[in-house]
Amino acid sequence: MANPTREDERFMAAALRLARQHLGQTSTNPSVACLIVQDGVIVGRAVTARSGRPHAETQALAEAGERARGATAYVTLEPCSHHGKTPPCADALVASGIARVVISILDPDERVAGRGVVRLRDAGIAVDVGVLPQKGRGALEAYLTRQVSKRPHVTLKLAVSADGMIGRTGAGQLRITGPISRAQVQILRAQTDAILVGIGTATADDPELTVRLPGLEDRSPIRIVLDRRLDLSPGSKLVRSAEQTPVIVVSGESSTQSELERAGRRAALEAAGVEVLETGTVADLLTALGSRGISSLLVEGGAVAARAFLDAGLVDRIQIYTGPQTIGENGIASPFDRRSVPSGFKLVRSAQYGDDLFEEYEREN
Ligand code: AOF
Ligand code: ZN
Repeated sequence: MANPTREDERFMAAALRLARQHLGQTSTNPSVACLIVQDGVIVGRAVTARSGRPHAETQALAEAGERARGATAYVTLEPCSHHGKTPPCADALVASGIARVVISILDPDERVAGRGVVRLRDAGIAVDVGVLPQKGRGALEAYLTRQVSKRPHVTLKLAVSADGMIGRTGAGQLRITGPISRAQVQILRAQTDAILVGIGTATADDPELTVRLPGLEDRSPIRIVLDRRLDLSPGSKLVRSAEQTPVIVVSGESSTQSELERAGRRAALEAAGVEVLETGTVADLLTALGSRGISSLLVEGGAVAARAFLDAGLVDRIQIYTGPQTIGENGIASPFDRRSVPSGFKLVRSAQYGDDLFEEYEREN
């Protein structure tokens, strides 16, 4: 939209904030928000429901009731025009008597892709597209990546000591960052569909990789371990919690392992409820995850997993949490630190979290 009014931007910003609050909670659908505004007053307000349905618009319209007549609807994503598990939101907007619909960005889903707008306009509704489009794309980046690139959006997270280390050999889990950084990572996990570590990290740290924020415990992402030789211990915390929160072990061929040994390990993991996935490259893995509706992946460690994604050019965002301490002797070097971020990434955000410095980088296009 060429010149959106201050009021349009204000309501769209509010809708986008609402949509962001529910990131990761509406999978496999995107988190979309809708506000119905009558004479400057919000009379309906909703976000896509937890399971992905109902969609935002139908819920906001239900709240507004008769007050939707002649009102303006602010929607962060183009209203759908397809008959999925629910009827099209565009039809519900038409039926409600809404006079105007303001949209941040169009929906690339091939079942929609502009048809939502056409449906609304054909019914005589004024439609404006492109209010705060950059913020809109930001709030929907995981969904857009999966729709367009058929793979999840990938965030690489590193917790690095002042001397560029991510751990110490033989030390088990080491605290590099403080409580604020750790809470931020918990929030990030809750917003993410899947989280991945390499077998080195899984063995050394025995992590659980779940969300431990009050009220969001059930929002733990699927946990994935890159483990070519199926070395993950059936006694690990990951495997022991696989019945509650899914675990996928990604294996591949190994020339130094007999078929019999592999079969035994595989059977033990599967008996504990772990899924074993055989894929070739990191790119193949991402395609497989995308086709299952996984829109976002957080790569949490360690150096080998980070390198695999970086070398494949499949990292969209990097978060570096730099702690104040040095690790020194027997330190495990990070693939890079804040002074040696790979080329092709630009700094988009930084903050001080207690004694830690947080920096976020995005891929330059
Ligand atoms: C909307 N409002 O709140 C959301 C939309 O499987 P279905 O039938 O629920 O359709 C999923 C698609 O609906 C999804 O790919 C995207 O195009 C759209 N999401 N649309 O009008 C919403 N979440
Ligand atoms: Zn819809």
